[in-house]
Amino acid sequence: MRIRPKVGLTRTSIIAAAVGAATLMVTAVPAESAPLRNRCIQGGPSMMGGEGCFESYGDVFNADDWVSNGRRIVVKWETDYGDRGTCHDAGGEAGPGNYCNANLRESGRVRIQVVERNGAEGPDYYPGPWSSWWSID
Ligand SMILES: [Ca+2]
Ligand SMILES: [Ca+2]
Repeated sequence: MRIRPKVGLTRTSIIAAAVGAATLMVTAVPAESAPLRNRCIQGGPSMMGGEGCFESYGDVFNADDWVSNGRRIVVKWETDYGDRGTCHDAGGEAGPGNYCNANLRESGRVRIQVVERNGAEGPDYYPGPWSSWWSID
């Protein structure tokens, strides 16, 4: 497999890499192809306020605010073994949002919910549904 650039991957190429990875030995997959299992869900007004994602490689959560409306996007996460946390993006429409690292058990599962929040500790608005349980490994 050729070495892929770290940035600039199209969704199609990621999917193609994922399909390829399933048929190759793990050692044949270069580290640059890591973001294969990024999973995302939306929340906020009409589910268009922003997005939360989980990338199992490195246990990274992403919160991306899509609307500059004075409220941040908060990704709430919890594991099936009792850990929980949040990832916030108060950056409005511009930019890819905020990335939050966690250190999760590879044997566990995680799910996320996206809400809008007025300030870091304010009330939640427009909560989206919880995602299904996603494998962490
Ligand atoms: Ca917002
Ligand atoms: Ca944004």
